[in-house]
Amino acid sequence: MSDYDSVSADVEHEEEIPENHPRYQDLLTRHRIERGVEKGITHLQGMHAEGRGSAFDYLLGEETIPSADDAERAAAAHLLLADRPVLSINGNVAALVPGEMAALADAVDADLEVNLFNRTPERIRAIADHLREHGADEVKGLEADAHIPNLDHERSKVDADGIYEADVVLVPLEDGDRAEALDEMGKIEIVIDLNPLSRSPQVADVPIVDNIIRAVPSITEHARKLAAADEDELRAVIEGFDRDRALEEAEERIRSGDL
Ligand code: PTJ
Repeated sequence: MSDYDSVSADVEHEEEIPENHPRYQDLLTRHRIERGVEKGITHLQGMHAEGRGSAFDYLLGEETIPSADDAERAAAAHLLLADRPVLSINGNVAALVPGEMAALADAVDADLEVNLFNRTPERIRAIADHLREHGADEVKGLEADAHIPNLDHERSKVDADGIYEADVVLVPLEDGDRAEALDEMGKIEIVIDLNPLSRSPQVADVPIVDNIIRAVPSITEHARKLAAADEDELRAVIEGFDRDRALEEAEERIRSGDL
């Protein structure tokens, strides 16, 4: 039996996954998504999304490549400069990084908003509770008193004083239509997505091609380091980031198979 086989998919607690396992991050991610589905947080489609992400992450070498780290620093600068930053939470994000998103919201003084592709009141409530259990103070997304233009009804629902009014939004693992619609609203969009060819990173001002479980703590760390920077310094970080090059470098890394 290989090491891989020896870790059963039905471990009860994530502490049972050995940290020295060569595929530790992947096993941890799968476990969290399964628990998310069981808790009514993650949609079943979230498992397919995770499978796709996992394949890209394997090809990236399951590490944060330098251009992704640059993107994470630029994302931190955007969030610190924003007047109304909002971090969007879907069922996969809530299952994978609830405490880490709460910590990022705290570091950059952003709102957290539950915003679902497959929207039901039960999932919205379960995700808001789950975020609060992981340290979030206030969670938006329950009012749903505004609409993103040019999107069909359920998928477009947002809070008027949340995503609708936001100037900078972080939208991880986002569907392409919604990423495009938010872009058309003129928002500065930061996207975390392991597939550099997906429409969401393609329309993002800051595409972060990295696993969300590495990307979010990294943005928070950059934000803490940049907390004392003045506006000029933050603007210089943003201007120094080249989104097209970041996308090209991620694609090149994936295609070269150079692990
Ligand atoms: O909870 P809901 O109802 O809002 O639905 C959430 C999902 C993710 C199911 C929905 O937004 C969806 O179907 O998304 P897509 O179109 O499958 O896009 C998800 C993207 O995230 C894909 O490009 C994946 O490669 C990528 N992805 C998956 N897991 C990760 C990831 N990117 C970064 N980190 C991951 N762990």
